[in-house]
Amino acid sequence: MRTQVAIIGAGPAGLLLGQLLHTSGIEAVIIEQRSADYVLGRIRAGVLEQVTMDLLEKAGVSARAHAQGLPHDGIELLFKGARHRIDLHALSGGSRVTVYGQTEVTHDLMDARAAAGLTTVYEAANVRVHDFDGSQPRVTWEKDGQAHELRCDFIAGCDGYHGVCRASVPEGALKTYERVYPFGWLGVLADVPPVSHELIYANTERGFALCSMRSTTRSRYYLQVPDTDKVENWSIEQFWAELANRLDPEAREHLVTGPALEMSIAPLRSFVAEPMRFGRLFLAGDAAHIVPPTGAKGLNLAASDVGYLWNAFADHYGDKSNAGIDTYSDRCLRRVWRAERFSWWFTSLMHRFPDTGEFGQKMQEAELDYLIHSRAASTALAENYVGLPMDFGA
Ligand code: RFL
Ligand code: PHB
Repeated sequence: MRTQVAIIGAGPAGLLLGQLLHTSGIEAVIIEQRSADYVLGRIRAGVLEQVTMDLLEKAGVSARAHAQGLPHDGIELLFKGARHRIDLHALSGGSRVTVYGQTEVTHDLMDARAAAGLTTVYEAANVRVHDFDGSQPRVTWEKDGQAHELRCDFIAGCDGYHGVCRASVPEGALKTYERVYPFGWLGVLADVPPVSHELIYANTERGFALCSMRSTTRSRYYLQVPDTDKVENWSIEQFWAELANRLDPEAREHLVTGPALEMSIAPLRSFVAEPMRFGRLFLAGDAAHIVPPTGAKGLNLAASDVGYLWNAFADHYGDKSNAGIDTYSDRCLRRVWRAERFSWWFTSLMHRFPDTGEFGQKMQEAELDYLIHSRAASTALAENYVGLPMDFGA
């Protein structure tokens, strides 16, 4: 088999790249190690930046996100028992975010791919990438006991943090930066109306909490838990009781509880691998970087990487210019590091660290107080939260 771009991984990065390339008449085959149902079963991100919505639109898959996504013009910060609204829309000069689950984005992309008759190989075992330092890269895998090979011009490594692409780069060609946080997020998805119509990020003495949603009838809540905690240690009743404890009285009154559709713990990590290109292998999304979820940037960064990569391939095949390919890594990393900084800062501000201490707590409170009372400080939060533009000048 031969194609122009071999995409490894059918997460949001791989699927979105596949659709964008299709709009430019560039052939791509996606190789995914899991089944489509498994990919759809992962409950992850929920907040889309305008940049991401624009890319979904360019890929021709934004209809349902526009119709069913919830536009949000603000977020609330809860600390010392009181909630304070950050007017994202006013402070960012008219931008907003859209609350629409990653599962739905993935669904829309899979449907569009199937409707266009494009090839995705699911349940591919032993996926390997070869010869990307030369001019004829190859991908091999096994399926149903048979060995397969795909020859291509380029490989897009969209295979997430644990994927094979980054791991195939020769040692020494890659520099990694990492911070692991001493806590995780215990998440619950439940068919109950959200406690409030906007997201609430809570800094409390019992730890961080986040009230988010997927729709007006489906809520997504998170609690900061120690990194040693296990999901088996929690019953749903304990979860609701602890969440109620971390909310203000009004939110507590509006909290509707119910059975969990999903309950899991996600570790928190900041991670960047540089560069994001090796010869004809390009890393995109979680394969190259991880942010803690506090700023809701993971999926959005995956989308912007893919936007840059689409431009690079479109220039290569259309204008016969390699400028986009040559600048891909630098362009991505600039936006990645800004999102890393924001996610690290917001995480540091909102969570209890084992060594926060009384002084650290006062510092968090002073910063939050400054944040909500200074237009400059809240503008900085708003413009990062709604997402920085893809081209932010030289
Ligand atoms: P994904 O979604 O991990 O998709 C990668 C795909 O590659 C496949 N794969 C392989 N395929 C072939 N061969 C191999 N050797 C392969 N190895 C892996 C995988 O099966 C998978 O289908 O990466 P992508 O596309 O870059 O998308 C990134 C986003 O998924 C990610 O940034 C966000 O979901 C991060 N994230 C969150 N982001 C937010 O903005 N808000 C959140 O609330 C939020 N919650 C989360 C998250 C990530 C989590 N992870 C990674 C454990 C919660 C969790 C639990
Ligand atoms: C979510 O809805 O899953 C979500 C929302 C905002 C975040 C992180 C996760 O910052």
